[in-house]
Amino acid sequence: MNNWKLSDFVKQILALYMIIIPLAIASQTSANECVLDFNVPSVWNDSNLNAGNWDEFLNDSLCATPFVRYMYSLGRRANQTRLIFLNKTEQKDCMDTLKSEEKNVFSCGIEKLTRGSPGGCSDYSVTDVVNKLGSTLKSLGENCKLLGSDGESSEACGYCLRRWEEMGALSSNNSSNDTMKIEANICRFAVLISLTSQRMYDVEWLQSIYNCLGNKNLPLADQAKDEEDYTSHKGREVLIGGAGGDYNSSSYYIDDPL
Ligand SMILES: *[C@@H]1O[C@H](CO)[C@@H](O)[C@H](O)[C@H]1NC(C)=O
Ligand SMILES: *[C@@H]1O[C@H](CO)[C@@H](O)[C@H](O)[C@H]1NC(C)=O
Ligand SMILES: *[C@@H]1O[C@H](CO)[C@@H](O)[C@H](O)[C@H]1NC(C)=O
Ligand SMILES: *[C@@H]1O[C@H](CO)[C@@H](O)[C@H](O)[C@H]1NC(C)=O
Ligand SMILES: *[C@@H]1O[C@H](CO)[C@@H](O)[C@H](O)[C@H]1NC(C)=O
Ligand SMILES: *[C@@H]1O[C@H](CO)[C@@H](O)[C@H](O)[C@H]1NC(C)=O
Ligand SMILES: *[C@@H]1O[C@H](CO)[C@@H](O)[C@H](O)[C@H]1NC(C)=O
Ligand SMILES: CC(=O)N[C@H]1CO[C@H](CO)[C@@H](O)[C@@H]1O
Repeated sequence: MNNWKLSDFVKQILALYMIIIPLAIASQTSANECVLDFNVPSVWNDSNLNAGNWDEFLNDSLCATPFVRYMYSLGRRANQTRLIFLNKTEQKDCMDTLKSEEKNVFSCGIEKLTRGSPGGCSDYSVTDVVNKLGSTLKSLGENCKLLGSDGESSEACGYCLRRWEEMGALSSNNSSNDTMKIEANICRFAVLISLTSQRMYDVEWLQSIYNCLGNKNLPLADQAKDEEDYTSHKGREVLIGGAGGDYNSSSYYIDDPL
């Protein structure tokens, strides 16, 4: 009787292992799977992308194509989940996936956009961006709305790019402090991904905005007007730290850009 019980016990253990081991293997492989879908719609054309380095955010302009694809994929995920940035582990898994297309992707500097520090923009969801940086989101959309409508207009890009530059400058003005600069960048990328998530249907426009913002070489529109707008609207929304409750304030854009 005892012997029978023992072998029964062994059988149970074996059966348990047969369940646990495949489960463990399955969860291991899924942990290494990128949460992003890097496929782009058929209208998306990588060869139309200008290779910019995003104001030196990227180490190399060769990084532009994988970076933009990454941004687009984050936007698509944000559209479905409202989440913006990936955490460290998720990001590493996705870089592994991108690596097959661009082997230098690990030295691009993309890892600067990682979810982390609670309270900062890196931890924002689209809902946070709408609530805390709503007028920035709106004004970027407004200033960039003429893109892609009539081919590539460098004037349309000028207005768009100028707003983007301001978003980088507003919060980092006082400090040539690198930490602050990175945080300002994370904030404006959180806004850009949120905008992307709201405009998924407009692939051509998205390509235009990425082309425009990635290339600082295009002309900035009307510096004098820039100064005037900046001073009259300055301080309305502080990008870093999300002042909050600003969603209803009038947005900051040029009413009649042309
Ligand atoms: C992508 O754009 C390039 C240049 O504009 C063009 O030559 C190429 O045919 C396009 N590819 C697709 C798949 O549309
Ligand atoms: C990252 O997110 C995944 C799933 O969302 C979670 O399982 C994992 O623990 C997170 N990792 C870190 C380092 O926060
Ligand atoms: C790219 O930039 C990161 C900082 O974001 C730096 O740590 C890394 O060394 C750079 N890589 C190269 C190849 O320049
Ligand atoms: C810059 O510094 C001044 C005075 O030190 C301060 O009033 C202002 O709020 C700061 N601006 C930013 C964007 O931090
Ligand atoms: C940069 O600024 C932040 C916020 O004001 C501060 O916490 C940090 O210590 C500064 N870093 C350096 C190197 O000055
Ligand atoms: C998600 O994308 C679709 C298609 O572009 C759009 O109609 C919808 O408003 C987006 N949803 C959110 C929450 O932004
Ligand atoms: C923003 O406007 C909505 C309705 O237009 C209102 O319900 C809400 O309280 C306003 N929020 C703030 C912070 O003023
Ligand atoms: C880009 C920008 O806004 N720069 C301003 C930073 O703040 C100083 C005064 O503290 C201004 O003179 C700059 O124009």
